[in-house]
Amino acid sequence: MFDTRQIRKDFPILDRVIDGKPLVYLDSGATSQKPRQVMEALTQYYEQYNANIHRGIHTLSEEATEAFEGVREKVRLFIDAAESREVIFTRNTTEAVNLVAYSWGRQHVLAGDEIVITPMEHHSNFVPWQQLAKEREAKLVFLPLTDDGQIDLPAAAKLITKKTKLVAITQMSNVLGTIVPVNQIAKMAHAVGAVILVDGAQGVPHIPTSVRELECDFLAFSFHKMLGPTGVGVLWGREALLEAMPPFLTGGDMISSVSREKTSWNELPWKFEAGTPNIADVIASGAALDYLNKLGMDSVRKHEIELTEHALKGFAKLGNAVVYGPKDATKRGGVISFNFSDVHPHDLGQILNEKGIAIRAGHHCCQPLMKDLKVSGTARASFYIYNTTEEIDILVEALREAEKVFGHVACR
Ligand code: 7TS
Repeated sequence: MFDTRQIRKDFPILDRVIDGKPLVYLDSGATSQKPRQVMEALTQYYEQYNANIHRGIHTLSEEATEAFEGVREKVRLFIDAAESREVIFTRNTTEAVNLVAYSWGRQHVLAGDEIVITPMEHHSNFVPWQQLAKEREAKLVFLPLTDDGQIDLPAAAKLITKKTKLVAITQMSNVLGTIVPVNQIAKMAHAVGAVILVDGAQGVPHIPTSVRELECDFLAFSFHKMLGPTGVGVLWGREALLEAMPPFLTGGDMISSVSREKTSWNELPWKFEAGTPNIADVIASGAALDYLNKLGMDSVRKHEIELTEHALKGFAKLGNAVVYGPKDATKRGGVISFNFSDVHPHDLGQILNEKGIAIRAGHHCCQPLMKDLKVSGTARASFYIYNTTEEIDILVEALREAEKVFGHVACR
């Protein structure tokens, strides 16, 4: 049973009052709030068994190592991967994508090759490929979107060709909310011998995710968007690919032996984890996974479809709001990007903040998409497990009131 009222009790920050109004947090797409259980895992680590890992023979180090490596196994299960050595801890999604761009990309992408992306990629899954393409004289190819922000699959089938080396695609857009049919794109990529990387920063926290079902080769995501602390990301990759890749960063921990003349690499996954990792936050990320598993990702998704449907209906009643992305809540995640009454998104954000409502406004690190949409930015409300339909009503009502302040302007 998905009980939002019960869930909210685990999130102390949701009791905050902003300018005399109860906080309505609608910015989980940027970062989610953290439940007490995650903070307790952090405190417990620092109070009970803080030590460096993989090195000590003392009890604290053994306990820390076991807890840290235990989270790797939890991640494996969470994304339905075959081996925990395919799970590499990074700082965030951005670092995970860069790891692949520098290690796999510099090994495989040559002049004349093509890298296929979409116009709705976050800069984190865009700039690394743009830079690689420039360096190697390779070409960036964009899969076109339909009018409601979905991948044009027949066009994709034509654009993914023998020249394609890599397809790098989001699982869910942080602006349009679009959920991409990754499995179908993966089949197209594999049919031409290409590799597919999935940016799961928005997908993994909100959609039940199986790398086997997606049939992808790499998956990147960040824990801070899924109840965990900042500073922990994951790169999952197929073992055979990771084995053949050179290290990204070199130094301590990632070696098996070092002499004056030469160094040999540690085995997976440690080959890609140079230096002391973010031990405490990885352990607390395990508590975040426990929390999500207890709710069940199917229930998380169902709750967000309900919230999204409610929000789409509320926005439709507003009349002069433009909402971007798919119209069908089952084809999108809990992210509503909108423009309203020709009011600048930043002004909207400020007015809503005065009412205790936290949304994001701007280009959302998707400047090429903003150009395609012919806007400088959008306002964006994004939902998670602790949000309620009442909060969405508060947002819609606040927009209605804002309209009075700005005066009615015809919808574009
Ligand atoms: N990919 C997508 C689809 C994202 O939404 C984000 C962050 C990233 C990658 C980068 O994640 P990071 O953890 O490496 O920073 N998106 C957002 C957002 O929409 N608002 O703030 C951050």
